[in-house]
Amino acid sequence: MSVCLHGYWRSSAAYRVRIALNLKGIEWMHRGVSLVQGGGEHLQPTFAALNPQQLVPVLSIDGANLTQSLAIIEYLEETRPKPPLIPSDPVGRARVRAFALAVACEIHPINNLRVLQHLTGELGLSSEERGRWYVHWVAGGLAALEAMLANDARTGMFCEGDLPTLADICLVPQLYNARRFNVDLSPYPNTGADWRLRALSLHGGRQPDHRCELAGGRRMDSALTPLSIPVVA
Ligand SMILES: N[C@@H](CCC(=O)N[C@@H](CS)C(=O)NCC(=O)O)C(=O)O
Repeated sequence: MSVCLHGYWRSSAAYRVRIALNLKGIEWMHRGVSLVQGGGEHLQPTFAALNPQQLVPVLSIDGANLTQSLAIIEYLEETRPKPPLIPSDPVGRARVRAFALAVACEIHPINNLRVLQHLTGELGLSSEERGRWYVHWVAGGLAALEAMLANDARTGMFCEGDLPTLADICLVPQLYNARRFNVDLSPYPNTGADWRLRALSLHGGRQPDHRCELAGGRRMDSALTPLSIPVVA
């Protein structure tokens, strides 16, 4: 049975799942759900039927439609344990999960598209003020991540030791997002290390709809396209 990721190329939550699928060597297909086209395909009833939260990603796998990127990655870990993305020792597991949650629960939700849209829409902020909101919360979040990495001997080549884990899977898309909004990453040498980004961007940095959207053209057809390693520009 095929595995299908319903995602959007700029979605950092979908990006987490792309990295996990690729690190685990799972062949998957892509179905683009544009968050901008026509006011957002994720707000259409067809997508709401798939995910009542109207957020990407959704992973269709093993006859189920799974939502919430961290729950999806935990599912992959339980059903396809190799290679492990969460370490085996309890302290390592807790540390990796804490790091992932620091990104997914503390940084990402208050800078999500619908929050930013609400700021400039109903609350009437200018785009400059919206930018300040974004940088304020991301910079504070990254400072905390930096301290978590810098002050812990368990930090290695990656956030936990020398292999990529769920922590890196959450960090890399958050850095992509921060760069996109011009956050200065120089105060965070451990967190923003380019080698980590390079290593993982080979595994899910882009999905097929990105090229068309960047060109302002029609999004790539959502016909299912088998993927192994998505193209990285
Ligand atoms: N906690 C969710 C977050 C999902 C999420 O917020 N997805 C964003 C894209 S990164 C989205 O669909 N945003 C649509 C919106 O804000 O309207 C997860 O980890 O899957």
